[in-house]
Amino acid sequence: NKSQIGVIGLAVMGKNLAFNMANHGYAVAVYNRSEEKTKQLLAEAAGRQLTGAYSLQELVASLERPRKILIMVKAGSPVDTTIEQLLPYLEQGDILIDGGNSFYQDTIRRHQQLAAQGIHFIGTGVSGGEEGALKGPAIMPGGDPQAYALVQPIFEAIAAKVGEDACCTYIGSDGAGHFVKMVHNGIEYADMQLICEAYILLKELLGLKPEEIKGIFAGWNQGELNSYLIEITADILGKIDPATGKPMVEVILDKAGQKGTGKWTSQVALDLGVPIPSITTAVFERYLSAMKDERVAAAKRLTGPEAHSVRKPAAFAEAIRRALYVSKIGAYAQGFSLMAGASRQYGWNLDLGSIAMIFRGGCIIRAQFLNKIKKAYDKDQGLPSLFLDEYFRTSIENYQKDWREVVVAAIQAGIPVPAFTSSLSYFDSYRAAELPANLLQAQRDYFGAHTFERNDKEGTFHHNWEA
Ligand code: NBP
Repeated sequence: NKSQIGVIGLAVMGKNLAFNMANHGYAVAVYNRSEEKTKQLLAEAAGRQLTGAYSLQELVASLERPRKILIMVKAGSPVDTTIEQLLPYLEQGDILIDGGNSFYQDTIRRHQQLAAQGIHFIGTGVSGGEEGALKGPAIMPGGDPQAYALVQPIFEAIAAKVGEDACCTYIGSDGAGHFVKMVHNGIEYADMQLICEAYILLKELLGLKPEEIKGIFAGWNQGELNSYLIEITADILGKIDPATGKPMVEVILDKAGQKGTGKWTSQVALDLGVPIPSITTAVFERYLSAMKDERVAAAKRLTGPEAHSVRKPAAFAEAIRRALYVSKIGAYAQGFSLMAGASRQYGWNLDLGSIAMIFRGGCIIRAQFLNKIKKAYDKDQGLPSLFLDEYFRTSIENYQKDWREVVVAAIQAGIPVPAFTSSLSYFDSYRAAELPANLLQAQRDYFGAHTFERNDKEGTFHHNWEA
């Protein structure tokens, strides 16, 4: 009996996806470079249709045709190595699926190389971490639609569900799926940074303790901010360190790590010329946080304003909630405009409403709010910015007074809120009919004869600034 799908790479993600598929009744063959992981998985397989293979040749031979093979190895060169080692055993029409966090340009390259050899390639984003992989991830597949049709039933079976809907939709050709997963992670960076800024404002401006902030976040989770990240933040803030009896959050060193997907999102945005300041700021804040020793030394020498003079009453928490909500709208507006920009650049024809729906389940950024994004794109597929949708426009109209007050209060108190500020500046720049770029163009023309356009005549002009 042949297996219906193979999985290569049995670290946390591959193992859990294999179990997820087997739990849905699929016969799965599994392979890992080092044998222990395969043996370990089989030892836990109890009654499921999981078959171990101890060479790639054996794996390929154990699969029904056309073969479907999910590669879940570390992103980067291990994916290329695995593909190279597999190729001698594959036949025309077989389907390779890369479910790791591969860079989308690698996916475009692999897609082209494999297409030339008659092998289909599906690059798919898989979101939701270890638990999502087992219980239902969000899946963002890109590649040949005909090949995708053959794996679609498996993907939809194992994906997270919101009501009846599977959080899995074909995204677009070649690298589209990995691109969307990358932007998902970029948005996640901004979302997390914004929540951290709300936390530090509640702590510093209102003088609240973690236990009190927990209650506030738990309350926020009942309203329009309802989301996985707000929910876990409330949970985190209630945890106590067994060793010291202190709140867990207060014994954790303030140095952020990262695996690079936020950085990629920012680099790509720079390449495509799409502004995503809140996301990029969130990446930079992680770098700044990592400069712990330098910050500690600087804190001894550099002074800010007298913080106590701007202590706010408890009611100010509602203003912070509103500022967080509209800052979040700004970050999502940026992420979605990046996807729109890439869609134009690569001809992916991305359906941004469906993408918002996939993010709704399984993903780290899952949130009620994504329904509003879906509705916005349902009403207008070509919406230039989420800001222009009626719901988001009205939310900002209602909350922007608080947004500005919160940012001003933070600045006066010397509390860094770079993502709140970036979102607000982005909003103010986006809605400005006039920006000072007229002066900038004059400067460029002055020192470099770079020319400029005029607002009263067609054409390109150079002025003799020395005259
Ligand atoms: P890792 O990213 O930690 O990779 C470990 C796996 O890659 C092991 O199976 C390892 O085999 C295999 N591998 C390596 Br390393 N080099 C190899 C090579 N040259 N040839 C063959 N196999 C090789 O695993 P993971 O955390 O399960 O993630 C898998 C993918 O999913 C990654 O792209 C990751 O970014 C992505 N992802 C992870 C998460 C998450 O929450 N962890 C979430 C979403 C996406 P070995 O056992 O022989 O060393």
